[in-house]
Amino acid sequence: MSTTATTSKMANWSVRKTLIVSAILSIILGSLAGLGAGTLLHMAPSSQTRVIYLIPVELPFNDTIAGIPHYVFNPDTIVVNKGDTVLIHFYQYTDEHHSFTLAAPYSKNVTLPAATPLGNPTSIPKMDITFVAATSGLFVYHCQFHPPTMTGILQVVG
Ligand SMILES: [Cu+2]
Repeated sequence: MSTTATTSKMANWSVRKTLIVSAILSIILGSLAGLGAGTLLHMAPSSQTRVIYLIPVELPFNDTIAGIPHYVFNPDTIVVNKGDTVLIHFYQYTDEHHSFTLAAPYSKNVTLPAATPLGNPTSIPKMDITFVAATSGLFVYHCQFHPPTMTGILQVVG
């Protein structure tokens, strides 16, 4: 009787122990799987070329009366991943010249002439700007002729 009880107790203990070990193993394996999935989800995306059409926009108000330039950049926000190649097609159609001036470390500074003739231009000045977004962070770009309105932010994520 005593031997049977002991055997039964051991069998019960063994089952309980197996369940506990299984539970612990499940938790550990589940965590590892979760970590693996998390790592996959947070892997950096492969680099690609980001094509941007950047165009100064002349807003319909009198800049002399307002006391500020009536020019802005469209778009005023460019978001890319670190490692991407950025290709900016910079156009302009207004009767003034505009620059695309990007802060260090990218350090770009190009100027487009006024579109001519005024009013109904037959030429639309254009320039391509390209660089690799190797440094993450926020970088201001602006037109050096029309502060403070003609500005934007390049965000390099990663
Ligand atoms: Cu400008």
